[in-house]
Amino acid sequence: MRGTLVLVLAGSLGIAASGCDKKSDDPRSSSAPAASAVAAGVRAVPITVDNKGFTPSSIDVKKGEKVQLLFTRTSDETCAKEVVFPEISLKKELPLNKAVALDVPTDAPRTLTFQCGMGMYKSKVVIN
Ligand SMILES: [Cu+2]
Repeated sequence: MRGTLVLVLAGSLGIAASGCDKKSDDPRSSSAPAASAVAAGVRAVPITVDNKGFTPSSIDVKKGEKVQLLFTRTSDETCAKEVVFPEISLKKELPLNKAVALDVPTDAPRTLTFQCGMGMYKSKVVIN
């Protein structure tokens, strides 16, 4: 119990220092399953999230291709503690050093932007 309290306090301090407007509107964030296996026929695309934002900044996907984005946040010195896809109303918490798998719809050619909670860091999936 004592350890949990310390973690909570440390997290709050970190957010205050970075000036990020963290909204705790996702009560299920702590129960998110870890990304481990990727199903056959699915291309896994690793994405690093750090103080420079998202790397790579653009991902090319063929229409209809099955793709799983694997986000790993490697730094606490970043505002991107969650990823948001505004066009498809998708939002996911990004815990530190833990891969978070996200499937994106590739049925239509379009560009899906994804960004941090405040929209400072932007990247995209380009479906052709
Ligand atoms: Cu931000």
